[in-house]
Amino acid sequence: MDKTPWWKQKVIYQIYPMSFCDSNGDGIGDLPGIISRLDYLQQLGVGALWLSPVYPSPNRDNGYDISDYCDIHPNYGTLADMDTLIAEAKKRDIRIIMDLVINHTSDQHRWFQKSRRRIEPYTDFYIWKKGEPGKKPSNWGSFFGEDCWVYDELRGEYYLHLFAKEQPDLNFHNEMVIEAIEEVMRFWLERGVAGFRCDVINVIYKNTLANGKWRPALTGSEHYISTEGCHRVLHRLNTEVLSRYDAFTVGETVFVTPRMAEDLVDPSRRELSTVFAFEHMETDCFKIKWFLRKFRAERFFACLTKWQKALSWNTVYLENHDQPRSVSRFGDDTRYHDESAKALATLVLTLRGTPFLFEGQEIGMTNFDYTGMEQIRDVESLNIWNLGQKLHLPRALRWKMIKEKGRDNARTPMQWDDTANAGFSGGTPWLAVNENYTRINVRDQQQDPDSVLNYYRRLIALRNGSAVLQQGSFTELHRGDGLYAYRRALGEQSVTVVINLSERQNKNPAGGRVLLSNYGRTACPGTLLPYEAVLLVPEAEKQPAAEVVQ
Ligand code: TEU
Ligand code: CA
Repeated sequence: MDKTPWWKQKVIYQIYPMSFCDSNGDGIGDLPGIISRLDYLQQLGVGALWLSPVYPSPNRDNGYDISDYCDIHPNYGTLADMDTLIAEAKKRDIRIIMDLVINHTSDQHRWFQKSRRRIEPYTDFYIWKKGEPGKKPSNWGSFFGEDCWVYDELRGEYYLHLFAKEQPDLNFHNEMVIEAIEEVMRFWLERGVAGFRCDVINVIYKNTLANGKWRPALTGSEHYISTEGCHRVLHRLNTEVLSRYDAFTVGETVFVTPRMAEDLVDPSRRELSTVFAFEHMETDCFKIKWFLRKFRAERFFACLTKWQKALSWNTVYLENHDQPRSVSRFGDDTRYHDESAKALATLVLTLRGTPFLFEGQEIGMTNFDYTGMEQIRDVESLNIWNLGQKLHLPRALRWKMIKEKGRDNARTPMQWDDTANAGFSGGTPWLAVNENYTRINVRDQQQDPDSVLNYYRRLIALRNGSAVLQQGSFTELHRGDGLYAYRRALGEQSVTVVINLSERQNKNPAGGRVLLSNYGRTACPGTLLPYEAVLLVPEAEKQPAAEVVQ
């Protein structure tokens, strides 16, 4: 019997519910909208959906500020809609993964409201610290460019928030907090979800609140990144709850080295199934995303190879709701839109690890075409804009930072067709639709056999049917001049992947029979054209790793 867990075989698709599909014309995507698109997702070939948070929330940080862990935001529907989604997805062999944000809650959560008033058992649910108004307890900085202490008049103490000030951090030194989180996990697992994407999971346990060593950003982080206490909490959540449901977890882990990541995913430690690491997402910046640096494919490939070699099992992703669109960032979204989107598809679906796609990636959606700050909704971008102003950064530089790295780049509504609002909503969308929806949309691409969408479908089908692509080892063959080549091998079978992530022509360092080509080639090319990608199998191989899917 095949004991390989499902999450090592399937492709996972992230839905940003606010922007996916609006069923009732209020401009906000919702659960019935997702349900109406399940057939599309089944045809795409994905095996699980990760939903960004759908819980009640004041949406200061678009749902990552949860005010009730055991209900559904009325914008999205009801618990009954969620049950329908789980059941309808299951019929199509698709699992549902919830986003679990436990580092912090919303300041509107009843736990916080009671904690402010010292009502038991919530008094120590959050990280409170005595201090004079105007005199912060420590020098820490937050992820969203503010300092991270707020003085609460009602309680007469400061609380800690590593993200927005409306997102107070929970206190994982408190046994009752861990129990409360266990209850939340059981609530959803009992309803039939397959697991959780665990938001910023490696910062939940703070060793101390003392001053940190000064850094240009995130001063204090040495006191809370991947602490022993965090490992202890995760082991406990795993043994007491997750393992009993055979639940899958992917932890979002910031500033981790491969060593730190391996400690979180090593099966013998029983903590998480997988993690999202960020290093490859930091190859176009100097450590902090706002410190822009020109993208260089070599640096990117070197980082991918490093993680492929170091970690027993990776996640592979190029996009999510916090990152710019990959075709705009790593490809060329004007001259070689389709070619580069397909080259990136080849990359994300043939490396070793669980592939995660973000809604719209499969049609090559591009960065938002906004022209002014008034179009921006994201709290992080708004904070950074204001901070930049305070620091007297030139306006042009601030604008460049937001244009290139702002999170709304990925959050514009899904482009379903070329009708009004891209078929996303009958009302006014909460965030503007990218004007290129008449050129880039699902309906057109469904009808075009050579579209980015149909290339994704072929590639996913290929991966779904190929043990080599799922399980095979990874060996780098070549890296340089924008070219990346590697081999995946399992037993007698192998697949060689060659990707030219540049607009230069490049000599092909590999040979073999063509399994799939983003230029529609049938014979192995000697010279690779701009953004050309090709999957090759040995000529002599009688039993191909997987048939070419047309
Ligand atoms: O993100 C955590 C995180 O560290 C970053 O990716 C963050 O979005 C930012 O870009 C740092 O500069 C997670 C969620 O994915 C994000 O949407 C939330 O805003 C954040 O946690 C807080 O819950
Ligand atoms: Ca709606």
